[in-house]
Amino acid sequence: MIMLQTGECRGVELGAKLGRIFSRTKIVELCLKAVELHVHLDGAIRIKTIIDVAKRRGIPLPVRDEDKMRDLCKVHEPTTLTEFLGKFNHYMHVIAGDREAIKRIAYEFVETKAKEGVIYVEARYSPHLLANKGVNPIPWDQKPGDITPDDVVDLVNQGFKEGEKAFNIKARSILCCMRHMPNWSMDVVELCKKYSKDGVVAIDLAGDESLNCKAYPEHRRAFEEAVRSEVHRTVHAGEVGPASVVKEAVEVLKAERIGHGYHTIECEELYKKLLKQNMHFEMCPVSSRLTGACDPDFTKHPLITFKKDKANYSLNTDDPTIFDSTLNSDYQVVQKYMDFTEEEFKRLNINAAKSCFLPANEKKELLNQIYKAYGMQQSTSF
Ligand code: PRH
Ligand code: ZN
Repeated sequence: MIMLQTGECRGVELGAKLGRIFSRTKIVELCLKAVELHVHLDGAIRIKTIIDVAKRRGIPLPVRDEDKMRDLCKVHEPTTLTEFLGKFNHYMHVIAGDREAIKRIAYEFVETKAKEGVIYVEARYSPHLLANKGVNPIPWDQKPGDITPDDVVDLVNQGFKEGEKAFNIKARSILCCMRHMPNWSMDVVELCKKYSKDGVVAIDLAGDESLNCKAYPEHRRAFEEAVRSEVHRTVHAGEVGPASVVKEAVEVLKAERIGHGYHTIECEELYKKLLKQNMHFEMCPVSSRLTGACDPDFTKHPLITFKKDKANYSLNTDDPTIFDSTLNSDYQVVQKYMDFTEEEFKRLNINAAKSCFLPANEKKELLNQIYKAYGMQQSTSF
């Protein structure tokens, strides 16, 4: 559930109970139905699950206690993207290559999102990083096993489908190519094609943009194939890298959405062009501070410019396990430091729904659900 300071939010509770006025300082439970488009499944694993699975599999962890493990996996202070990505080393070997664990993290993910008030989520992951067969090299120093990247997609789908039934929300997947692993990218697009009618809605390019600024030819080929096969595309770009990475994402990789994109505003020409094109930016405020992508002072955040310009963006957690956050944390930050209002929260979620990768009929359904939850007429425009 999203909890906001009503004083900053004009003292009105959004959503189903629209219109109730609260005292200025009170924190209320906001019935805001949200859409989340940028969250990594492997960055959203419960610490308890990591510990349970490690015990079951007899995998030693550096610490056994839940709080200590949370502390170890967490980025405490602003650091670099490279340092942040290193946090995955603490736990990915526990989950990867284990059918029950992969299915479990997918199921629990849906439960977590439902509790946060999310009604539609696109979760992303690299099938290769959770496999132990048919992937070269086998990640996380695992012994060879029998779980291929294809099996991983199937297992995540099973977990999502069971979660959807149990918690009554919708979850879809985006499959990630990794910047440092160009030899996996053609596999990724083939998996997107294979599962295009079964849970997978798009391809992404994730990983360390600071070390691999320009997309390798293999990534370019995979994204060309995605265009040919009508697979939707999003790309992590302009997170810590310069605006030129965003330009490449849009012009070469034909990205329909940009993951982060904060540094776009440093090239006025590109920024204006993308505003005009109504490009969607997947913004992750808490993440952007802790990865060192943006100034740690939220009052200087590029999102303020995007908001002023009425850009098309969503609010997202990115990797809640590592930031020790929830979607609520991101909403609170922008409300507290960037003057986000009730109107803006509605506008950005409607934009998220409009920019999601669902087929047209399902997108329309989602939008109707949101308009209804916000007590709005469909024709209301921002
Ligand atoms: N920027 C780039 N890569 C990221 C981010 C961040 O938004 N968060 C996660 N990842 C990478 C991790 O290596 C993760 O294992 C992979 O994306 C697939 O989810
Ligand atoms: Zn990301």
